[in-house]
Amino acid sequence: MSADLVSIETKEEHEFIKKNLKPITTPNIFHGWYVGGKRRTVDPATGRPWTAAQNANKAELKKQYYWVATGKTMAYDGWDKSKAAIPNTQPSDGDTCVLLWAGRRDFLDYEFDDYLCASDYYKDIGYICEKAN
Ligand SMILES: [Ca+2]
Repeated sequence: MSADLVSIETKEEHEFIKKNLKPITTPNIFHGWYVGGKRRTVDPATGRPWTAAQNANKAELKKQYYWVATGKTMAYDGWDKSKAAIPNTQPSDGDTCVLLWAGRRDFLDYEFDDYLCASDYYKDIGYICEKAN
């Protein structure tokens, strides 16, 4: 049996994860959990880095993210609706992975954000896995 970081491909799956995270979330403490999403470093259609136009267009930017376990481009939109700038490829250097955040005024509800794949700043980011079939 093996497990991967979770691919959140439907609203139902996202709601299931939220429901299970809430009981283990300390109120008003900023928490993050890595899930299995990542930003492609290059455009698979061209093999080249993403263009400024692609990065500037929110719909195009969302297509740069994929689920590592399946290799599929993210179709379900679980990005944080309260922040028009997300995803924002923050930070812009290095690999960008997908997390769920909760507990801060601007990150309330375990929605997607992109952030460093390895962070020295937040020491206690968790991981959400799912068993492979
Ligand atoms: Ca971000």
